[in-house]
Amino acid sequence: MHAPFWHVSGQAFFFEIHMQRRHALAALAALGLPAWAADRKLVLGFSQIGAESAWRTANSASIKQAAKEAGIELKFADAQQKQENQIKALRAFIAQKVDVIALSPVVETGWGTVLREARAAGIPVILTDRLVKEADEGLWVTFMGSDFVEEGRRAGRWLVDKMKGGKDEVRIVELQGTVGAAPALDRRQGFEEAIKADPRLKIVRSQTADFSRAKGKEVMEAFLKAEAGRKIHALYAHNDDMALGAIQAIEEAGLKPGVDILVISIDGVKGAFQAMAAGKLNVTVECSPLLGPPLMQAVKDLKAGKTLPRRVVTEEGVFTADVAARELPRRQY
Ligand code: GYE
Repeated sequence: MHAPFWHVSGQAFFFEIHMQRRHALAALAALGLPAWAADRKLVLGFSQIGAESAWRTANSASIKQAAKEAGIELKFADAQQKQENQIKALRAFIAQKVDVIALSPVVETGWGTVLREARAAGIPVILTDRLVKEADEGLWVTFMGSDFVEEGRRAGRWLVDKMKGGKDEVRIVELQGTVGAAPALDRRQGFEEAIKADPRLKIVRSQTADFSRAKGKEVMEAFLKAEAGRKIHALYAHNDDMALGAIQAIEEAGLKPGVDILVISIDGVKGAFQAMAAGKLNVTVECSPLLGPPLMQAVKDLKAGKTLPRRVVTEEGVFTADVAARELPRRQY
């Protein structure tokens, strides 16, 4: 009698391999994991906000570079600041059946529907840089980025400290980030919380300048006009780009930024260190855009079936003008 073909040594070997692979894929599917064939290049769809700031440019560069180094195929979509473009990009990624989606959401709300679509398609979503506000936190596997409330507190604490011992009211103007964006809401909240330590500190004007340098200049010009004849002691900008624009407006108004008006901002980009070295900016609270390497690691860990931590917080510091010249050559962005 002839042995069945799967008992024939060579063929049986390949049949066995084939069956093992099928079982492995079936096991992955049963776990709700996408059927990543072990030998295929991973595909990551990344929806970026835009290119509004030096921070954002550095963030995009970090993600592109890290993907290349990790051997991950990156589909990069720039939404030009529009949530509707980000939603379209996510739907395109779902249609293309990418392995993982990473999202840096421009605003906090309005993501539920599209995130549910990703989940229904079995594609895990990683939030990077900014968080969304959705009751169902199972819509994303992890969030990696900074603690924006703490950044705001650090900015506020610096000012409280700087003003210690004074008697007069301290009049502050604030340039907010994009309306509805997590870093704008949180940096505002953290700063307000910290300046409560000294009731003399008051925010007298606050408006959005969308995280951009051009708008920072424009809104600061409007603040200076509206406050003509009254002293502005300090400017708090939710990012360096807006502070750099505002510095120009202050100079054009014949005042000395950093001296006549204290300037406090967040990010720690090279331009801020240059402004500090020139005495025009007093302090920048660091917010690292170098999220590429941890993001690629998370994609790989997901592939390996590991459970990711729900939250990965970026470590960062505070830099003042007196250390700017020394630190400048070490800055990576
Ligand atoms: O501070 C700002 C950028 O989300 C942390 O977005 C990011 C912020 C950053 O435009 O410069």
